[in-house]
Amino acid sequence: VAELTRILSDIHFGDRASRVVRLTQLQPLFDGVTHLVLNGDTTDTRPGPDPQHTAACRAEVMAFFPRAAPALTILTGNHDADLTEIHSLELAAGGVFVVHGDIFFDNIVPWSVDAPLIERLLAAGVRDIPPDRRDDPTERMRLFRKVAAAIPQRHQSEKCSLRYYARFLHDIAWPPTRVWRILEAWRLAPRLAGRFAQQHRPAARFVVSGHTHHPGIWFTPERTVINTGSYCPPLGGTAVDLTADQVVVRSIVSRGGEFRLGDVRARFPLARR
Ligand SMILES: [Mn+2]
Repeated sequence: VAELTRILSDIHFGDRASRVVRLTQLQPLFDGVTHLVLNGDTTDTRPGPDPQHTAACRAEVMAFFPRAAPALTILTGNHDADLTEIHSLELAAGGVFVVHGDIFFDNIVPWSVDAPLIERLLAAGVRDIPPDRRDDPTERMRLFRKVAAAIPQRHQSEKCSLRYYARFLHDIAWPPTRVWRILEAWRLAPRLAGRFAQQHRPAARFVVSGHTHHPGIWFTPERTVINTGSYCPPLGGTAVDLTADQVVVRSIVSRGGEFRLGDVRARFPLARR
């Protein structure tokens, strides 16, 4: 059997904004996959208004995905910071670096109302790290996960529809600078990803992340930065496939309630080392 690693992100199972209502909708995406990588925000494990819903989604994720492929790696995101203990992954002998992507930003979610609180918690957390280890990415990821897990859910799991849409609109439309901040994060993310890899994973020729829900492929002088988008409207997502000699980016389409692979967006040779 040929090895096929597939990277997906930001499924946000249990969030009302996600188009994934049942995990079985994702089943066609697992055909032929030997190693499935979920790159964060698979669900929301943070404290929320409906602890039973949160616990049920978490349990469903942990029961469903191990059966999806022979090998599975679940990486954490800022919404599911405590889902596993794995915060990043290197594939293809270090040539591909996989991380959710909030680590690229100094406040995890620069577009969120929670950004000032997150900045304070991160600043306090940094002071607890010995100065000589503050640049260590492992320390940084551990701190980011500790802070992310402490930020409560917002509108994501509100049960009452009317209240959900009211809170959703409030959370995305206020303050009025929100849209600008989202666009700014989209503009900066590839550059920040490139810079992070340059500093901490110089051997990585590809950086694969999600987080911003802005799918795309960007080229920096040293590497290719790929974002796999999300399962929440409006922009959709992509899958990144790794075989022995290629990196292939494919769009994900929804058809008849199921998610499937669509067009090949890009194909890159994976240099042998
Ligand atoms: Mn995220």
